[in-house]
Amino acid sequence: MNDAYAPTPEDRFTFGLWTVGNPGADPFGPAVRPKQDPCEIVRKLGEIGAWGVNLHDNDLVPFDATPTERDRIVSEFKKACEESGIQVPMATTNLFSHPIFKDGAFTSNNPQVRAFAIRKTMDAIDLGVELGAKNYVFWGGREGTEVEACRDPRTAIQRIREGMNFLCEYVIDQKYDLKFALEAKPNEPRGDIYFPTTGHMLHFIETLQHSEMVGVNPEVAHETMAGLSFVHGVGQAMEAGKLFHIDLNSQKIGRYDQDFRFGAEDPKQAFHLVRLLEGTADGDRWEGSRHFDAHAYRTEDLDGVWEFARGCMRTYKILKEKAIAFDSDPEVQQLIAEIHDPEIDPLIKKYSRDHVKKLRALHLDADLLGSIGLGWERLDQLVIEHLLGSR
Ligand code: DIG
Ligand code: MN
Ligand code: MN
Repeated sequence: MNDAYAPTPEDRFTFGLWTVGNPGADPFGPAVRPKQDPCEIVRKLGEIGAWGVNLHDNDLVPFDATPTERDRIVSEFKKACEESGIQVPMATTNLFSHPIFKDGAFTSNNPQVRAFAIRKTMDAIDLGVELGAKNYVFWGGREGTEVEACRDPRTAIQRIREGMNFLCEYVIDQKYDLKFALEAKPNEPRGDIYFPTTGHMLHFIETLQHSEMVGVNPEVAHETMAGLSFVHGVGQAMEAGKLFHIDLNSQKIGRYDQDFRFGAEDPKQAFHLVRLLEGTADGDRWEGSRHFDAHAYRTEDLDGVWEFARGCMRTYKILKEKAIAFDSDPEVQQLIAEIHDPEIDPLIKKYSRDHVKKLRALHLDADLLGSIGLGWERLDQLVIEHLLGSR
């Protein structure tokens, strides 16, 4: 069957081992699904048309594996990826599960914990590079507080900066072709997590010694938890040339980190996000992985998990088709056409005394300008009609 929404390698859809492998445990109940073998997950991802798989070190190699066990596991996994034509574009470190990290990894008050975190991350970077990863994500899930008195926030920031600078130097010294992508989240599992939003991360990156190799990995659910526009956060990261990776899912505002199927809760925001990533309105298509950091509802069995994965990719492609139709709709184009004013445009783009003089001499009728209707009601109705298929 020729399915217009079937995923293709060009879509660059990826899933983490921990996403489709999520066994459904939550703080109120145990796993509801069997643990899946990473090689089986890879084979299944190949079958449903995904392009790649991502992983934390311990999604594949157990925390206490011996070097020999590690090499065997990695070799089998590489073989499964090759056989299934699955790439490994991104890797990351689990710096949040083991109790050693219960009060943070890079921000821990204990230098032995900070040393352990750096060492574990170096090993995980080696693993990611061995598997072909070009992006390395840092999600500081435990880097935060419940008891604010435990450390000065400035100290926490300095410790994370030391860790990032050390690890950037490690990558450079190893001559790895690898970039770092920092992922923000406002809370959960910690009461308050440092660098809670993508905006905080974008500033922090500029304070690093090798900021050129560090970008962001914004996640839909995390910016939404912070009550922010995900589309604006991604737009700012893109505009800064710092959108190195992205975590797609969906989220109801004011809830725990739901990590639902892409588009499930917020099709309108997802639509505008796809417009941005695909460049249907303006700019080039963003060429990074479309990574679904999401998992199936706890109600689902393994069939439901793969239905979830198909749904993420299918919704993305349906929204892409609608974004193309919307941005090529003549009425939409007319409503959002850029207003050009050859006399004023140059004046406000660059400062000069001459421009100051001309700006001061301009006749601008504030009341007239304030009376002009923008037509955004009609524009948003067109968004809804394209989304609902009546246009
Ligand atoms: C959670 O949103 C985090 C972890 O799953 C992982 O470190 C990162 C990678 O996408 N997202
Ligand atoms: Mn994530
Ligand atoms: Mn999440």
